[in-house]
Amino acid sequence: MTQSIQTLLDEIDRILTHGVRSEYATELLLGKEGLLRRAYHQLKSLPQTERRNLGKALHEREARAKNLLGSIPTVIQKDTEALYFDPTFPGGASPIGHRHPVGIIINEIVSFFTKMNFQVREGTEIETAEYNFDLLNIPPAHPAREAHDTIWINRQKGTLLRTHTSPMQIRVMAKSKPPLRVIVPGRVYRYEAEDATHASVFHQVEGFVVQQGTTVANLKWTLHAALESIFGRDIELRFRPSYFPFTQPSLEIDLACIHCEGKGCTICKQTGWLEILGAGMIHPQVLKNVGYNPARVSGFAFGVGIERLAMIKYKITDIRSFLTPDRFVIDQFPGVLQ
Ligand code: FA5
Repeated sequence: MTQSIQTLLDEIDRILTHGVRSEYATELLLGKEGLLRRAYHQLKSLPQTERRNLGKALHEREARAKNLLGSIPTVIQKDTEALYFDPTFPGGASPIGHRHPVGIIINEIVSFFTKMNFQVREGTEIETAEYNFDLLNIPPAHPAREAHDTIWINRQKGTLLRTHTSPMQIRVMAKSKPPLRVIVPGRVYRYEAEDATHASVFHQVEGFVVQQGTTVANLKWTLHAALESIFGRDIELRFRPSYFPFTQPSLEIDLACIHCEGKGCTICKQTGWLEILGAGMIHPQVLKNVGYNPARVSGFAFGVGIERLAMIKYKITDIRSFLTPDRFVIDQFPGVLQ
């Protein structure tokens, strides 16, 4: 609210300095829907302390406007249609846009991993059940399919909107030989009942490394370093055993809440921990499915939800804010402007 009144004040000052000779100046400043009226209207909803100072500023502008507009004749006469456009009236500054919080995090992840010699692949959002599920060790009747509520394009033909970025593990491995270091940023879709932490369209970044002798220690170090780079500070991670059909062992990874240092706050729902990603060692069956020999190479993989990272980093409490096209919603995220 204060900001919009400040914007109005700036605009009033701009006209008082450069634009009083325009035929529109009176209307713009003192008209029924003029800037001063609008500013006075905004004033009403401000707290008492701010109201006093801003009120004074508005009165002062109003007096100056009346004074100036009363004494200066406008240069352009109203009666000629041809002169309706006043070329001398200074233009307003265009608002400068900025990147979306999700885009900022993706760029930070890509920047970290490309420095670590990972290649970036994107893949397609329309996938087949074979890549999204079967080759990832999730056969048709597997209960894990239920966890990914799928948006099917054609169920008979097995075409769908990918529910995660993991099918790109298969697509990349099937076409290349290890050693491999790859990240896959991209949009994914799930048939979800949306709430503050669940969207039906969101972004993930998949990462995987396949070479001789890859271990869980490599996975832990890589994730720790990547997350420290994204959050720009020291962090603490907790690794919990979990289950994904395409990794063995599977891990769920929690971040010690960076807002309360693990003490408990509203962001971490008083637990001190924030669940951020799934990971594990690529399952031997998955390696076999792409023609690799699990006795010779091993790999780790992880998949992280970008909106969830952005929510933590920028203290955004509702994931649905990301989906609004309204710039003013995005503008209010503190610290995001870059
Ligand atoms: C997966 O999608 C696995 N493919 C991740 C993986 C990759 C595991 C490689 C092992 C190896 P999951 O369904 O847990 O796992 O989703 C991964 C992350 O996506 C979650 O940790 C969360 O950050 C994010 N996520 C999941 N569902 C949603 C949702 N509805 N809205 C927003 N973010 C979500």
